[in-house]
Amino acid sequence: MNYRALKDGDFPLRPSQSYMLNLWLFAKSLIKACIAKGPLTRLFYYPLGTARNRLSFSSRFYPPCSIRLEKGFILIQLNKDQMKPMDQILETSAKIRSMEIRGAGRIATAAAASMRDFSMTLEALSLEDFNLQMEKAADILLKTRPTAVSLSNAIRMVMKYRAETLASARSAVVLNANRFIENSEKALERIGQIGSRRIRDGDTVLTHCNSLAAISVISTAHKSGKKIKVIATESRPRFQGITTIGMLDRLGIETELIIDSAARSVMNEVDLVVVGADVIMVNGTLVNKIGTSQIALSAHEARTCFMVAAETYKFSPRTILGELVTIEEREAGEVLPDISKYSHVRVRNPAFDVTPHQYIDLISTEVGAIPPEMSYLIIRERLGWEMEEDLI
Ligand code: RUB
Repeated sequence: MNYRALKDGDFPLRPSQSYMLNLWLFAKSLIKACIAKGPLTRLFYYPLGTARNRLSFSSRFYPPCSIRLEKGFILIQLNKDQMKPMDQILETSAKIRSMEIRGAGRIATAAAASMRDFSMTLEALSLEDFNLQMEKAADILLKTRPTAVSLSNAIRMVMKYRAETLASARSAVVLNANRFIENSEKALERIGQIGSRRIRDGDTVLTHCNSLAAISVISTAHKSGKKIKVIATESRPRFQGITTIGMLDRLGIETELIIDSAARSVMNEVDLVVVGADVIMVNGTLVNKIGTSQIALSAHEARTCFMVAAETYKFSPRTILGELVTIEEREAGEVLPDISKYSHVRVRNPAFDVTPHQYIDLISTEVGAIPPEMSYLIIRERLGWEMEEDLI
């Protein structure tokens, strides 16, 4: 047998092995998705005449669940009562990683709620033990998705407590988390009120991906009686645009769906683009769903207003210290489910891209509509950033 060293891009398995691996990965992600979905899930139809068969077993893995075959279905039951406090953190992490919980704002509030619930159920032996376990939980959540700064800002705000006793530490965490969640709800409302003032009666608004902040701007304009039309992009490969059109449809807003690459074709009909943010850097540069920068570029070329709707916790304090933003690179299978038939193809799947501040007209935040160049002030004044914290 001949061997050669693996090169970049080589898949170290024969095609038949790679089919098996893909099948296994698919089955694993299906099971994970079902477990994450709820307490009892019908997995798929099991056709082999098992109608009266019953088979059940309990998994010894995370999360604790039992699996049984019943009346032609594979049923997976999550055993919530057997879950330990840390399992709940792992469950939230799994949901964020699989994108069942997605969107920077929703990730942040889910993480804050999870930290709060963890602190309440945690059986700590001492204050030191409590602090240690809280940090461990924070670490797990932080590793779920690398780009959204909302996650680290939320966790930093929840973890900002100084306490003398275990009980006061616990209540400080609960207070911080609840305050964060409540403030982020209020921020969304305020962003809608501020941003919607830029939308005129009869305007056509283009939006990309699925952003609660951008939708707040659109829905506030609609609720105030302005007759608007929305053009929403599909947002491949995860099709968050379909979630957007569903939300807009339920609000009774006239909406057109386009494929991502049609953005320039419709741009001359658009009066304003509004998108959300995963990160805003110190100089006002935006990191958002892949495709945002192409839309900003074509809006700039067509002289169309480009607005970002973002809570102040989407600004990144660490960029003051010169840190760059990590762009999440997701699985190839999201773009091309079966790559095994190609020998020389590699799929690249960056989830976010970078829009320079020169293409952004304004950022609608809960503290006002600001030019992107004012981001430094937001970070220093709103996020209470102490440089020393991270220079050590
Ligand atoms: C979502 C995305 C959204 C921002 C803002 O990406 O890019 O535009 O997160 O959303 P993904 P929101 O689907 O990969 O998480 O305004 O809801 O925070």
